[in-house]
Amino acid sequence: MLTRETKIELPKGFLLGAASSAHQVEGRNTNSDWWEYEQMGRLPKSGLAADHYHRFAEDFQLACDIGLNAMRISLEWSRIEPEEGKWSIAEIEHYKKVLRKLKELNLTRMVTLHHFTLPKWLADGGGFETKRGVQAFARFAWFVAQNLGSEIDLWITLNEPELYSILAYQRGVFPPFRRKILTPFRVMRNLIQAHKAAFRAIKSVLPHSKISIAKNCVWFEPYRDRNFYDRGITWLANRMGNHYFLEKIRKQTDFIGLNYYFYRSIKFDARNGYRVMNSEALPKSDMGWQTYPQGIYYLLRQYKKYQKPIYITENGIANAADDMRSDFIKQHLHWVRKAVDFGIDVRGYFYWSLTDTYEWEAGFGPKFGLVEVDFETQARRVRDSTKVFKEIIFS
Ligand code: IFM
Repeated sequence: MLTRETKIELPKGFLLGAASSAHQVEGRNTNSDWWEYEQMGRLPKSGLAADHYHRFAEDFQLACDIGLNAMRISLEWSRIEPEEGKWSIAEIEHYKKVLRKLKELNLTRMVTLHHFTLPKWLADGGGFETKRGVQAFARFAWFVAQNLGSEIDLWITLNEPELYSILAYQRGVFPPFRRKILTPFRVMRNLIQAHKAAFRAIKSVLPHSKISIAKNCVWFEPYRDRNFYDRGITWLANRMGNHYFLEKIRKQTDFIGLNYYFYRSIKFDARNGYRVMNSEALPKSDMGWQTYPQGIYYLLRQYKKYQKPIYITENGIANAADDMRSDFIKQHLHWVRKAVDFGIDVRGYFYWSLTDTYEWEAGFGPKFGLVEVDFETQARRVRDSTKVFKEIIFS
């Protein structure tokens, strides 16, 4: 039984970090597809976001003060390659400073290459709908490996590739706002190839680098435990949602990166295939997402079969009142610890996110941050819930 007094023990060397992505915190990513749609009024404006581009040193210091020993950040491709084949040396120098600051503060550096945004020139040319996207991504990965590779400890090529394909090409809520039936599958196939090509490109420069993706995973349960159809549709959702992509890139991953936010109770529905049922018993975040910490444990048990080290690359809660966050973190870490005890090689946990961010189509509303940001003044305030990290024991 986990009480407020229970101390969480994590293995020595375990990475306890926070995550972020460039477009959500840096501000003024003017060469990206997102920025363009924001100016057209199709998305909330990100503007200066958390101005992390200029305040990264202050933010990383706060991560240390909170008691973290790692950071996951992303590089903004549209800054580094603002025009096709033209590389910005100034931006490479900027990211060198960012990565060296992390090193100076003894924060292990996990770096993502694609976190939802694309350079505008590539988006205009079809993005990952086309093979051009695959080639361009491999070239970008190679360039980063050449110029920043020695400053990167762990690589994430793609963030939540399947979710990206669906949000951008099926549900039409992310650029380029398509609502198609088959295109998401084409994009997913290209993203599998893009990961593989980037993996090869990075390894050609840095053979010992450690590379994966940040996989969006969901814990699915049948709504009626003994119902044949509910069980069948749940099995299918799990296979497609949690394993398909990973199985395709199994040989091209050195570890597994898992983003965990979602629990879904699934009921078979003859018309639509399935319905997601709401469980009133589960606490909900400000975004209405049901929280289910045990899910992380059940998922980790499933991912054991890949026999690779696992990092929780994202897990977090939108909670402006800050009255659920510390318990949320503690509960999830408790189940991560249980997975370690079960013999699963879990090496790290990154909370989403370090500061409040621009939450994509939801704008600045949802507050995920360990650090509260006043987006008018850019003032930072460490949230009380972060005290939980000081209660963790490494043994
Ligand atoms: O903010 C996002 C992040 O960019 C990707 N994973 C989920 C987070 C919360 O929605």
